Amino acid sequence: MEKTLSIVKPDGVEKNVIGEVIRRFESKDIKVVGIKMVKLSKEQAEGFYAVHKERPFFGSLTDFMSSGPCVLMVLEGENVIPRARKIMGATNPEEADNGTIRKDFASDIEHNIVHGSDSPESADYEINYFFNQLETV
Ligand code: IDP
Ligand code: MG
Repeated sequence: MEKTLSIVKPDGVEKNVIGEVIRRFESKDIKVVGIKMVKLSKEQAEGFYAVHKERPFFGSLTDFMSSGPCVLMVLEGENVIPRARKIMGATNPEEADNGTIRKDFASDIEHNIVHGSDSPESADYEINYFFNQLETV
């Protein structure tokens, strides 16, 4: 079974779609095996998104990610990394398929409601960044 790290970003929490995001994963047979709410510091957001530190949007992205509470989740399922990303939709909501989380709820390319790891290597890094062994089942 594969695992991935998903986040309901501060805009998703603000828009009251935590339950809706979880429902969309659960309805496709994806299990939540770890979950917690946190408000990230700017430094924690920078560490999480370190792969993007040279991008022009890094400062704004990490301000956004530390602007309010997030829901961090470890999801488990068969091929969950690509399947969760399909349910999320494209990074830019204008390019996201109908019926995806980002198409339905995201306001722009930065404020796009949800995160999902993009590879087994990043899933490993991201899960271990936020969760210790006692915090997943
Ligand atoms: P992903 O979340 O779909 O994997 P990434 O390219 O890994 O997309 O980018 C990480 C996050 O950075 C995005 O989810 C989005 O919040 C933000 N982001 C990506 N591209 C841009 C951009 O061009 N402008 C502003 N924010 C962006
Ligand atoms: Mg990414």
